[in-house]
Amino acid sequence: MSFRSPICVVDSHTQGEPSRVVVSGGPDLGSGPIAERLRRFSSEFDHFRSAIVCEPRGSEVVVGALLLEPVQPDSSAAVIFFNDVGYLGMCGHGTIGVLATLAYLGKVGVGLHRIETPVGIVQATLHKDKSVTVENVPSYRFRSNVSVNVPNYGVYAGDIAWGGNWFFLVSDAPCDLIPENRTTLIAVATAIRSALQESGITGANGAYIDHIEFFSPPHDAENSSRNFVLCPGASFDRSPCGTGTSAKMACLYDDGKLPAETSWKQEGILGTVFEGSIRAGHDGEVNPSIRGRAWITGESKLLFEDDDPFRAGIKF
Ligand code: PYC
Repeated sequence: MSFRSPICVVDSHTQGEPSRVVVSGGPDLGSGPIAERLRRFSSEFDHFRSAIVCEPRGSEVVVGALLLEPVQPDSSAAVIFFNDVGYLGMCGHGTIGVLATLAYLGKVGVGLHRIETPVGIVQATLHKDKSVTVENVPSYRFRSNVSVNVPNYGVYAGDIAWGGNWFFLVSDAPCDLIPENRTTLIAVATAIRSALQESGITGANGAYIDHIEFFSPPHDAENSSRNFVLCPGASFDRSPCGTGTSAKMACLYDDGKLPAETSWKQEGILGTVFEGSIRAGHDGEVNPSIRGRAWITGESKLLFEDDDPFRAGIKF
């Protein structure tokens, strides 16, 4: 297990949720399609993932983003997102963090940029006020009103939707969506995720549903809804979750509750907001966009001494 030390990273948070963008020192994954480079990253270089985002250099809440040379000449970057337990298809807050990082490094300016991800190309517009609009991958509801019996917690019903990751979206939250209730929210959402898996309830083509999302009315009447999102592993999204907001808007559109080109203000558990909307796509899909802001919090070199027992991170 070797590291090309140092690994240079820029840290940011998108409305509370941290991203760590690897700008140099990452593994050489070749120049093939991004999905192929992701396979190589996970099979040959998974120790880089855990070294970058797990303790002691990171924490379970950090989402990593490995910047890569894009395949298409008109893309600004390619990126693979990951966290303490594995890899993400897309990441809305992370894409906003990537654009803020590229702007901080002087690599992009105000305007539209194409970013390649393992699940498709997204467009991200950096605005003059430093906010970013992400035009996410096409999103859709796969199944509606699916019930699952959750041991110790009873029956929960929800929708299964794709927003760049797989989500189970539950409108009847087990308690108020406030930070003080995070332990209960994590416990119930984790139990729902396990129950879905044990019951064989999946996304399309048997995909594991790794994000669980609860909703409630917003706390601020200016907004449309409030959410709590359990991410893969045991961490929850501090932001309103870009892919989760995309999945939510796809369900609302399917229900006839969100017309195209209409603002949807998704409030997260900290009260921060992503402003979203959708354009109608093909075959029931929608093209969602979300707008938010990231702030740069640090720029550092991660160092790995040969005899450090935790140079590949701590795995709990
Ligand atoms: O913003 O899409 C998102 C996201 C996924 C996991 C954490 N944030």
